[in-house]
Amino acid sequence: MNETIFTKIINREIPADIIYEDDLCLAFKDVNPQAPTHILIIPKSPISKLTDASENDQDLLGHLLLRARDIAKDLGVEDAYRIVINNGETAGQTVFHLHIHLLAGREFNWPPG
Ligand code: DGP
Repeated sequence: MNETIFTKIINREIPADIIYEDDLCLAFKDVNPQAPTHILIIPKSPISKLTDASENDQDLLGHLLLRARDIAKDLGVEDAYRIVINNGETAGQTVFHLHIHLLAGREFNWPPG
C-alpha cells in the first residue's frame, strides 16, 4: 500500500487530534467534520480499503468496530451514532488507508447521500 496522510498521522509526522490509541489502531478527529462528533478509527497496519482486507484481518476488523463502540460511549454519544466505511473512489473514499467514520450529534438521513 502507498503511504497516505494517515500513515504520517500514525508516525506523528503530521499533527492530529488523537483521542485513542492502542497496539492495533488509532482514533482521531476528522479535519473536515461532517457532524458535531466526527472521529476516524484506523488500523495501524496498512490496508488500503475494505476490499483489500483478508480473512487474516478478521480480529483486527472486529477490534476496530468494538473500539468505535467504546469511543462512542466515552464521548457520550452511544445512543445515536452512525458508522461509515467509504470503499472506493465512487463511494466517496479519498484516503486509501482503511478507516471507520464515527459520526454523531445530529440527525442522519436514510438512505444516505
Ligand atoms: P474518506 O472520504 O472516507 O476517505 O474520508 C477521509 C477523511 O479523512 C475525510 O473525512 C477527511 C479526513 N482527513 C483527510 N486528511 C486529513 C488529515 O490530514 N487529518 C485529519 N484529522 N483528517 C483528515
